Order: sequence, then structure tokens, then C-alpha cells
Amino acid sequence: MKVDYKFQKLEPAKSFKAINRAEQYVPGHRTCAGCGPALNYRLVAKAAGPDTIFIGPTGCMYVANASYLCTPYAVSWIHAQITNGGAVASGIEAAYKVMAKKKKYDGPFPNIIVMAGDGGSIDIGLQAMSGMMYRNHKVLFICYDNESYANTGIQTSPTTPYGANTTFTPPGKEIPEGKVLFPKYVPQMVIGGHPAVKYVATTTIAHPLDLVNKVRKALSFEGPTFLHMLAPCPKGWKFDEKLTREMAKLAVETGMWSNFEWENGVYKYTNVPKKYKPINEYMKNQGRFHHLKAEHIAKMQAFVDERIGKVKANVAIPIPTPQQ
Ligand SMILES: Cc1ncc(C[n+]2csc(CCOP(=O)(O)OP(=O)(O)O)c2C)c(N)n1
Ligand code: SF4
Ligand SMILES: [Mg+2]
Repeated sequence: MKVDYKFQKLEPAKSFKAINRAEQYVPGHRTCAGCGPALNYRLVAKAAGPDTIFIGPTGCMYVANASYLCTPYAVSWIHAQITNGGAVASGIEAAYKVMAKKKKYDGPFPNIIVMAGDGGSIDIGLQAMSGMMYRNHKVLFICYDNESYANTGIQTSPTTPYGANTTFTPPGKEIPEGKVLFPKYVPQMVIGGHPAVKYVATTTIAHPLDLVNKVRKALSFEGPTFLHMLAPCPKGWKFDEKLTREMAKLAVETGMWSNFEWENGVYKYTNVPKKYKPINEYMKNQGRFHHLKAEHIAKMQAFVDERIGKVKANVAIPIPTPQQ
């Protein structure tokens, strides 16, 4: 039986004025000043609009946003465990489909979005996210990446860069660079392992229209989609809170981060700099890197240069091999 699920059509926006002006992430949260993930949430919620359900696995965007029955979400929002955002979203999506099939619900199919931290998506939340994608649920899974387990005091995660000082990777005599491992490459893990996923993209909070349109595009697919978004964290990265946007912009300008779309097997990089800046331009304002010596920065620059080569060749950035 063919069911009309009344999926929403979100057209691409030429400007912010062209999309719904109403905010869906409103004042009333308790995140740090200059919090990148909070701005990230606001942009995603604005892009998705009022017929949206957010699933929020435990992390800063749950704990600092939802205290004593007060949240900044003007749309439906449910807390999930840090491990099971994908499973909770799967259940919500399946319930709407069954209700539509049984003619118990005939409104628009809600945008179902998991908004998970790096821990809640590609580390501790990985199995539930992967299961959701494998089973072909119509859910947009977003990883807002602040490159640490921020909420519990800035512990290292698999996206924390090489050389970063976190509470679990403090630099010292034995390990002067702090974190010794290079990060997992998140989008490739999703693309490589999930045949039902037809759209994966990356963006940052410094590219707001790009971000909005990638959200709207991802929501237009009838199956699972994934967005990886860089959301600088002034507390964890130890930079002046007025520099949040600047940090995300510099990440792209130095090649520490690349924005792209991957649609049905085809890569398209966006915001590619004509000439990349040295990574130290990005690192010098972040206290998490201040202990690094020239040899560590050179090691990181070599890692980034390899990635830049892939961007210029318009091919996939591979999952990194161990570099020690
Ligand atoms: C099973 C489980 N282990 C550990 C925790 C403790 N915990 C709460 S929030 C958090 C950090 C989450 O990191 P991330 O998903 O990256 O989100 P962020 O806090 O950085 O926004 C951790 C480890 C938990 N809530 N549940
Ligand atoms: S620790 Fe970082 S992610 Fe968490 S609320 Fe503060 S700035 Fe935001
Ligand atoms: Mg995090």
C-alpha cells in the first residue's frame, strides 16, 4: 500500500530573509558566552522550521540548555541518553509512519533531527546512529563538533585534534604534545559504512547560509542523512569568546576543516581557499595548543597538507592511518 507521508518541502534559501523569520531556539539557555554549539543549534532550528522534533543526547546542548524544566527549544525536543540518539529517533520516525499508515495522523511529517555532540554521535553514540542509518530511517543526524566531551569537563574525544590539551591528555614530561592520536574522520565513517545514506555534508557556524541550506537539503531526502558541523567551544579550546566565529572561519582557511557535500557518491567541496594559511594562524589563539613545540606543529601541518591535497583533487579525505 502506497502511503502519502506528507514529507515537508524545504526549498533552498537565497538569504536569511527568505526563510521563516521565527526563531525555534530562543533565549533562556545557560551555555557559556560565545558557545559555538548554541549558535549551531539556533541556525539548524531556524533552517528546519516549526514542524520539527529534536532528539538531544546528553551533552552541553542538553545539560546547559535544559535545567529545571526550562529549555530554549520552541519546537518539540526530547532528551536521549548519550548512547542512543539514533535509536530514539528511529522509534519516533517509525511511530509517525505507522500513524500515517493507519490514518491516525495526517499532518506534515515532522523533520526528525538528532543533534548530538561528537561523543554522542561518532564515539559513545555510534552504534545507535549506525543502526538508524542502516535501517533507512528518515532522520537527519547532526554531529555538532566541539572536539571534546565538553560537558563533563573537556575530556578528549575521537575528534579532538592531535596535540590538544584536554583533561585526559594533559601535556607533561612523558607526553609533551598532549593528545598523541590523530582524529577519526567522521564523514567518511558514515559514507563508507551505510548504503542507505545518500547525502552527507560538512559545514561550520562561520558559514551560516551554507549551514542552513545543507540542513534544508538533508531534510529533503526520504532516508537518513548526516551533517558534520564545526562548533568551536571557547571554554574547551581556551580562546576569547568573541572569537568563536573567527575560529571556525580560520579552521577552513587553514585546511584544519573542509566544507563539502557528498551526494550519491559525488563530492563537491565548498568554501575552498585560493591559498591556505599556515595552521599556526588557527592554533595560536587557542590555549589548548599553547604547549606545542615547532616539531609538533610541523607534524600537524603535514597531516593537514595531505588532506588539502585531497580537497584540491576533489576526492575523498580518507580515514587517517595511525601516525605515530
Ligand atoms: C553512558 C554515559 N556515560 C557518560 C556520561 C557522562 N556524560 C555526560 S555529558 C558527556 C559529554 C558529552 O560529550 P559530547 O557528546 O561531545 O557533547 P558536548 O558535551 O561536548 O556538547 C558525558 C561523558 C553519560 N551521561 N552517560
Ligand atoms: S563548554 Fe563549550 S560547548 Fe559547553 S556550553 Fe561552554 S562553550 Fe558551549
Ligand atoms: Mg563534544
